[in-house]
Amino acid sequence: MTKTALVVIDVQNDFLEGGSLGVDGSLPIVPLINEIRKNPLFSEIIFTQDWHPKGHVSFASAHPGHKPMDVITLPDGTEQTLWPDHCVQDSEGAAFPANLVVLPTDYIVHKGTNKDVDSYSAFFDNKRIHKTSLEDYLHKKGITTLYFCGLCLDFCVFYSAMDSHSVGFKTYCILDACGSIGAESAAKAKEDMKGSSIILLNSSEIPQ
Ligand code: VGL
Ligand code: ZN
Repeated sequence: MTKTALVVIDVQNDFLEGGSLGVDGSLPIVPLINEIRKNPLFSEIIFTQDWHPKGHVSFASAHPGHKPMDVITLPDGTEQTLWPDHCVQDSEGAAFPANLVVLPTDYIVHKGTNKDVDSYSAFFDNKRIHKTSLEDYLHKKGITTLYFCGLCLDFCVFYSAMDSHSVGFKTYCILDACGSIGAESAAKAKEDMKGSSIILLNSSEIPQ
């Protein structure tokens, strides 16, 4: 039997319109995700939270002379896009918005908790050294298929969906329940996902 989970990526105050790294037009995805989760197709609902310590390596404020959106090379050779301070652990910006339905039975995954390494994917950090608990949890629950939505399509949703496919889950991305930081990066993310056999669809096309 196919068991399917909904994975909601980083729907947090800082990524919603008005937040420190807020995505224009993102507020309507919250009630849409509240609807999508009611679909009996989903036997598990997972939420990720970007969960950075203060002074995180991805914050422009941690690199004097640099500003958000600059791309720098870290001492270990990895490229890092710099962002405004966002999703600091236990801050209001890292919290879920008040109108997002999150139930005690939902599974929550924190990522980006290592000060020196960024983590766009819900599965691995950007260096692919550390794994989150997500893959083992999904295997334990017998889940074989994942539907992704949330923020941002061109970063964390994209990297999570690509890793999901690479570790063997049948992978879908619900486009109208995502928001993106840039039009060009979103177009590229969609092309790359399609090229990796990730199925792109809208919420009205999800089977019951
Ligand atoms: C994200 C930039 C920095 C995301 C997280 O959730 O897409 N983007 N940290
Ligand atoms: Zn982040």
